Amino acid sequence: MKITVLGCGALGQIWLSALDQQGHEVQGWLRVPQPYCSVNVIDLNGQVINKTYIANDPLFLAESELLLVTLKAWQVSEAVRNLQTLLRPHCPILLLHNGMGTIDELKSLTQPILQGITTHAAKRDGTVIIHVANGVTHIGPGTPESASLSELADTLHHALPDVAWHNHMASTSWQKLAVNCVINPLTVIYDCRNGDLLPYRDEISRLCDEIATVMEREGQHTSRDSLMDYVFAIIDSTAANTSSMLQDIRSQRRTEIEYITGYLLRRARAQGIATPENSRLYELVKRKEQDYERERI
Ligand code: KPL
Repeated sequence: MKITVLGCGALGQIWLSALDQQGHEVQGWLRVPQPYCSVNVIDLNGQVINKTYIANDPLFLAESELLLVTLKAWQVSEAVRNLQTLLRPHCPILLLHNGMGTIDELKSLTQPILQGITTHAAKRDGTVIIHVANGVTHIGPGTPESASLSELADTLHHALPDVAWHNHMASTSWQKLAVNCVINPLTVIYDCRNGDLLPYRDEISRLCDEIATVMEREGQHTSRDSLMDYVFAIIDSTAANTSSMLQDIRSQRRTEIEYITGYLLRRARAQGIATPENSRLYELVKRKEQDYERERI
């Protein structure tokens, strides 16, 4: 398959090299155009992968059979919209990021959109990307036109297992959103690794209570206790991780808070539900972000 990977950060580089090794024709696409992009990955077996791929070739993009978007949530809609007219009208676009809300921003696109969520973990060490933990990538239709594209899951699974197809992504997306609403802002506030959140059980319980209320109103069958179990299972399995939001804050980058807690708060407001605990975390993360954004002006 001919595949363009939009975004050549940690996840983008892992997918570029995995798809290439599987025999697919790949190119990278950088928001600041460059003719080549470098991949510098240490894979799960400790093998160093150092390769250069073509990048930002409009002809390759026009012939692509998949646009895999690995950008941060807040970068997605503008970047995808800029490429929309260069893509084939039926080229599937797979969005792979934390948070929710980007599909709503891309409703006017003619191309079928797929939603994806991944639990692969990667971290940057200088110029090297270390693929630290294997995971599962869940994909499914984001728009009705993409409901028939389940074979894409097999193609991607052969390159970077596991990939699972879901006919309905809402449940998986909300579960992941719940985890990110709890773990990501709390690790920023306490400046700690995921595993160090264990002592904050009461705070996590109040957050899960609010999230479960919003999810129930959005048609998701859940409860505070089942969300708590799930969140603590993820805290345990990712104990040594530095959450993506804390990594962003430490590197003074914009976080995905608008698409994580921000999305939850927008849905809560639409449903008339009060979410004081989640609102407090949202404000605290926004303040931290604004502090360094203000310094830059
Ligand atoms: O998705 C994550 C993130 O850091 O963004 C979790 C699940 C919290 C793992 O670190």
